Amino acid sequence: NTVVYDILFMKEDLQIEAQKILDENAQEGGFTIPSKGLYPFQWKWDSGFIAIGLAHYDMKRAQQEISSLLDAQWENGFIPHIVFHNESDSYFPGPDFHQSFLHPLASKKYKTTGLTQPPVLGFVLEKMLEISKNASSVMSFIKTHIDKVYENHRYFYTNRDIHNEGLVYIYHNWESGTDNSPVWDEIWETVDAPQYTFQRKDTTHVDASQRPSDKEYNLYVHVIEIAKKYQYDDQKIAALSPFLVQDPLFNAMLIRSNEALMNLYKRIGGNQEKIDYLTHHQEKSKARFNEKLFDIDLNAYIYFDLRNNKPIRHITSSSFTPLYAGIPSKDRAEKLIQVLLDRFGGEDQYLCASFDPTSELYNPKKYWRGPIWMNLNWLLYQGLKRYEYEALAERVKNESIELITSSGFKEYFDARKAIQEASGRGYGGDNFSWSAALFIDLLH
Ligand code: 2M8
Repeated sequence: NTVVYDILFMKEDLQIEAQKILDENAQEGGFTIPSKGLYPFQWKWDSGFIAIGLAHYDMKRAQQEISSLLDAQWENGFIPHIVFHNESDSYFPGPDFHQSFLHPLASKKYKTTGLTQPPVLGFVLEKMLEISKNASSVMSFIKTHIDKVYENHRYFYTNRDIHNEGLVYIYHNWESGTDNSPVWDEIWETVDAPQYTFQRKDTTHVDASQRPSDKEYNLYVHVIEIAKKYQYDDQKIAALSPFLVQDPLFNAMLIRSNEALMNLYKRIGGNQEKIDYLTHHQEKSKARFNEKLFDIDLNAYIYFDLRNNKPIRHITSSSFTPLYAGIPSKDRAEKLIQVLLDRFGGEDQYLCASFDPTSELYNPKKYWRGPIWMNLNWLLYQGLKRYEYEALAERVKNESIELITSSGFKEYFDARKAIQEASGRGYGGDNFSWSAALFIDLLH
């Protein structure tokens, strides 16, 4: 019993610690940075996850988090992946590099990037309502903001679904959120980039061995230079970007958020045209997702490289996110979860590595090439619950809590149980906001 009490106290202390991190990362202007020094601005999907954590103890701040992001939405519905609210020079590439003003419909109020990130806002609004103890006040917030998220979905289907098949593309690895995943390696081999001159800042905060290489950064810069050359024009990008991918995580988030928007509009009442639009796209997207992004030999969801017109057959933590969006049939979900257990879930591993631990490209310490990320674990947890794999969902939740308890609110974590690192098993940035925010949600 003492042990149980200790854990309970520890969790309570950690919850206070998590709130402290979110409070210390709060900025003037109502948004929260992901991690001091390393990421000094507002990031799109980070803000979504942060709002879920904040909703548990400060709903007003959760709302500010979302409205400050939406305030930087472009006139065409696009929501940028970074909003440069302040003048910090500790980040590369900053506002002077990205030059969002090149696009005629870019935000006039804020400097931003011309890239986006996974569309999480729909389901974040729904979660906030679910967490809320004062539904009517959150509902009025949702009523005044939901159309912006809807416009963002329209932007995706209008501009980023080049075959009109219900699947949208990303044109840069930074849009995936899973920046240096081995999934992109083969694409990079096809790209012939000049050598650019730039000064990285990330490696002054985090050990370079835990970050992407300089060669990779040169490629990341190159793809943005191409987009800038064409004023971030979507059609030109679709025609010319060497990186053009249908990503399972990105598309699953869009589908899960479509569903959330439909639920919320039904609750609000009226809005039939919007509901019809979303319903049409939802059915089409889900069907095509299952046709095109499921690999029947691997029994897992994979990626499609539109530029080179071929599937990219790797299994990552993104491969399991379609569960949260209700995409697989029960039968398919069972097969997928068997793959999760076989490859990612051995007794010697915490769930869930970001890249297939049985692959020779797996690197348990390097950023998105293997370590565990709390936001992907949270998405997996939600997905397993949706398909009623209760015991496995509990395992993901408990292991997430255990990792944070033993190593702190790090950016990413080592999945190998056997290693005993003197400094814990966490890597990357410290006091990381979405690790703190989603920890709070998992405890509830
Ligand atoms: C990481 O990405 C940024 C670029 O967007 C970077 O490395 O500088 C990724 O983990 C991304 O998913 C995340 O949103 C961002 C901020 O936490 O950091």
